[in-house]
Formats: sequence, structure tokens, C-alpha cells
Amino acid sequence: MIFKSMRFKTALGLGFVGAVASTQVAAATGALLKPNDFVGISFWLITMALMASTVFFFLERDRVSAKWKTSLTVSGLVTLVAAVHYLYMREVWVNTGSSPTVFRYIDWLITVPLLMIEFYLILSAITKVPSGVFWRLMIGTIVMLVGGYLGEAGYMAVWPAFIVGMAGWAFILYEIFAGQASKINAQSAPPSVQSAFSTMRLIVTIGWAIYPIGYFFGYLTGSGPEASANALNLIYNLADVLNKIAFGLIIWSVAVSESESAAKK
Ligand SMILES: *C/C=C(C)/C=C/C=C(C)/C=C/C1=C(C)CCCC1(C)C
Repeated sequence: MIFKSMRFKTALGLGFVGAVASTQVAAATGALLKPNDFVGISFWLITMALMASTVFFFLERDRVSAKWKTSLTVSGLVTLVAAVHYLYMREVWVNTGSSPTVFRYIDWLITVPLLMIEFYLILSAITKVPSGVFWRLMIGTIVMLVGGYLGEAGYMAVWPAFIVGMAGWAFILYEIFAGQASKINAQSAPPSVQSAFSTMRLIVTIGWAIYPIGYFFGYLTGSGPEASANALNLIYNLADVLNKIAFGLIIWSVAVSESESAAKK
């Protein structure tokens, strides 16, 4: 049946991305990308990288064993959702030169929980994981993002909002370094999953640290609005490449190697 085939579904996904992209291009009645607008260029580059990654993760599902397929689907969803938001963010930036804060946070509100689910899924692929792990990761995420949004959108003073956001992130770090998620990993995971888990953990520590640095340069240095907006968006954009695409590639590589070693047995 054609409807069951993965290629058909991928084609459907691609068609969707293409349709969104073409309405965006058609709607771009305002300014065009200027050759010296490096922040705008970074929006474009990353949009394309996210689209390509989406296709890659969906197609590579065919190569891995059943229990890893959901992880690759989630990776592809993260890059798909982000690609669509990048089209809108680029439009705001190129036309107004201001930060696309609302689109940025709607994107994060969807993609960060999906990334947190990945932790839960890679552990669930090898052992039974209590749902408390999932909920604690979710609560930390929401506190972090709500704090950041209140500060960036002007509902709260920028410093206190920053501190609320940092507290949410600290809570997530505690769970994956010292809490139940880390214990399950240490006790039950095979070496390849343990190494993926620790790389993912490093991403959530070092890769995610780039976002509060962006916030800092965007709001807390006291520099002028143009320089602040440039720094904020460039730093957030670079952070997304690492935390969405590289994060997905780590999961992809452990899924492929685990599937191949299971096939040999
Ligand atoms: C794909 C998008 C990702 C992984 C976004 C992650 C965002 C953060 C880790 C944001 C963190 C922030 C703080 C830790 C402090 C307050 C300001 C934020 C929201 C930028």
C-alpha cells in the first residue's frame, strides 16, 4: 500500500515544507535580504539546514530498528517545526530589523519539550522509566521559557526574569546529572546509550548555555538597541544549529549503531 510507505509520508512532509516556503516567498512583499545583513543571512542558512535535516531524519527511520524509530521521528519534528518558524522569523527580521520574539518563543515552547522527550525516549528504549522523570523535565522547561519570555517581551524586568529562567534550567540540569534520569542511565543503559546520554547531557549544559549568553548580550549589557538585537539573534541562531541539528545527529548515530549491533546478534 502506497499510504503505508515511508517514502510516501516523507514526500508528504516535504510537500508541506515546500508549500509553506513558497507562500512565504510569495508573501515577501517588503524588503529583500541585503548582502551586508549577516543576521538575516544566518536566518536563511539555518532555515535550509533545518529543512535538509528534517528530510534526512525522516528518511533514515527506514534504517534503524523499531524501538529507535520514534526517536528519529521526534528529531525530524523538532527540525520541521523550527524550519517553519525560521521562515517567519527571517521575514520579521528582514522587514523590520527587530527581534522576532513571539515566533522564537512559540518555536521553543514546542521544540524544547520535544527535545526533553528525547531523553525519556532513549532511556525508555532500553528500560522502564518512571513518568516522574518526564514531568520534572517538563516543569523545568516551562519555568525556564516563561521566565525568558516575560523578560524579553517586557512583562517583567529583565534581570528578575533572567533569574527565573536560570532556575528552570538548573532544575533540568539537576535531573539529568544527579536525579532519577541519571541513575537509570548509569544502572541500566548499554555503553552506546550511556555515551549518547552523556553527550546529550553536555549539549543541554554547554549548548544550552549559549541561550542565556544571548539574552545577556541582548538585554543586560546596556549597549544600543541595534547592536543588542544583532547580538541576540546571531547568538540564538547559532545555538539552534547546535541544539536542534547536532542533538538530532547524536541520536541518529546511536540509533544506527545500536540497530546494526542488534542485527549482528
Ligand atoms: C531549540 C531550542 C532550544 C533548545 C532552546 C533553548 C532555550 C534555552 C535553554 C533558554 C534559556 C534561557 C535561560 C536559561 C535564562 C532565561 C533566558 C532564556 C529563556 C534564554
